[in-house]
Amino acid sequence: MPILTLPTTPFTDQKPGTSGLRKKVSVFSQKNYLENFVQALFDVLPDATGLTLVVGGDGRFYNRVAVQTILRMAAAKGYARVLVGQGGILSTPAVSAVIRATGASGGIVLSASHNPGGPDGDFGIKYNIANGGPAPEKVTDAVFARSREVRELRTSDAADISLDVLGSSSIEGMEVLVIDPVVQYADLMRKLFDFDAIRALFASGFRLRFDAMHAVGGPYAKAILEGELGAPAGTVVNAVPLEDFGGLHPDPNPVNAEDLIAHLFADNAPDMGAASDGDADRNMVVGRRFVVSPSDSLAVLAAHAKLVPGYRAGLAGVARSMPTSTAVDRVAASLGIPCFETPTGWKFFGNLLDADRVTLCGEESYGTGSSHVREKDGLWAVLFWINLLAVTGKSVEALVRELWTTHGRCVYSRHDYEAIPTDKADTLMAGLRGQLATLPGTTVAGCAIAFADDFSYTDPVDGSVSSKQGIRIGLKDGSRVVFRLSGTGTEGATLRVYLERHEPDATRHDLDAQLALQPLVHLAETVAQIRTLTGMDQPSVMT
Ligand code: VG1
Ligand code: CO
Repeated sequence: MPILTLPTTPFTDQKPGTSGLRKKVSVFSQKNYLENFVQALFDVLPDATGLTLVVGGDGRFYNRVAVQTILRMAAAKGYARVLVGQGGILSTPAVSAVIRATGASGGIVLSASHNPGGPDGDFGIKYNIANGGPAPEKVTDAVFARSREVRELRTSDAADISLDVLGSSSIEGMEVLVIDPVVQYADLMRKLFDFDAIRALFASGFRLRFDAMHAVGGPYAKAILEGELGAPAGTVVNAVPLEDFGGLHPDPNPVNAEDLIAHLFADNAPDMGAASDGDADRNMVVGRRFVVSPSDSLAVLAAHAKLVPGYRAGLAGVARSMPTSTAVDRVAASLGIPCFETPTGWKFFGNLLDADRVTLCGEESYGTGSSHVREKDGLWAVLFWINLLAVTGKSVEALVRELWTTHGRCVYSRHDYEAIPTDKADTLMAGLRGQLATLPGTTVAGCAIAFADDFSYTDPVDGSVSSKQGIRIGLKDGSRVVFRLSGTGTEGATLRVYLERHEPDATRHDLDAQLALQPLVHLAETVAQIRTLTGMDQPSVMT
């Protein structure tokens, strides 16, 4: 079984987005496409002698093929050992947990997260560094640059390894250890949460519906909620990961998880609903007839963190992505802890977590996490909520309403315009950038504008600067509209418009969010000319 050096021609489009390289399966399955990216990565990484790599994915179509390819190339790179999840499966937070628990030098996550899967769907690949988190921009930029120069692939011609049986085998002297994907992750959850209190809650008749959306969260939720915490069988639904997620969109928001919402709004609804996405790093939490916005969820967890064993000592600080609502800022201010505002994407939280500047972090896109790993973590967030319900005896709705009563409600919505021709989206963003200097101090569509800028972030730990991270328009009353283009889509461009308005008046907390945000929608339309430029009368998705 020799190691081979094979000629290749570089691809020019392997630029990682918000969360790694994501493309259609048809793109990834071109000859040498995946190989090229992996070679570019390995060329950028230092010598692998003696090092361990973790490999796993969300089980979507092409996952197994990709794992075998990576194993052969990792052997040629000279890794001592690769840990791979059984069946090629590891959720994104589990990859992070395994890297950290085993001292691995990094890991490769195979996922396109919440994007649809199957032969006509999407595939993705992302590298995580030794802290367990997504590689920072300096690494991803270097890999992209290298991908445009790669002329040789180094691989082994060894046969496929069996991924279904736990245990050890080898390729070219590199050990391949197939591990149970849940064990390390479950160990970590046991250390953070009060499993006895949660067990008692389920024993008292508490009812949860956890929708794993036919994705990788299923095995984790089943093992922990049903297997260990005594939730009745059937609590976790759609628990078996399917290569095409049952033809559905494994994105836990009220639009894509409509079946879960229907159950929580039905007569005899369970006490709590929850869902996770393709790679199980996102979460949605729903109360009985009550949908929780992700920004509020982060704020609630921050406010009550000391009630949970893993956070008993309090939080060093919190962080949120720029478009996420300011609910958590208000909680942080009342707790007297710092709150950081980062660009969109989990990679920006890594340095803050490593430096112990923050303990909890989150994004408006149904992502919440903490210092326990360096990824957002869907099931972790759900367990955090259940732990809070168990020790407070309150409902999901009551905890959110308390937040609103104390801090006011940050009325929030995100409007997505999908599959816009890229040139039109660029024109729209350029048009906005052109107005930044003149907007402040003016009144547009009845909105008094206080400031307008293109968000730029200087990492407080390493000083690196990330610019052009989204257009912010702030109003004198504290409301905001944010515009940015998605970095995870695979078809044309997606414009995201984020709308936020603070409502201190408790008698108005039940206002419909879309109605309450109408003035900001008009402002967005006036300054960005969305309808004219995109030809779309309304957003594709509103969450
Ligand atoms: C989206 C979200 C962002 C999230 C990213 C990855 O990115 O907005 O908050 O970090 O997806 O999530 P974008 O660039 O499309 O807005 V996941 O669950 O794909 O790892
Ligand atoms: Co995800």
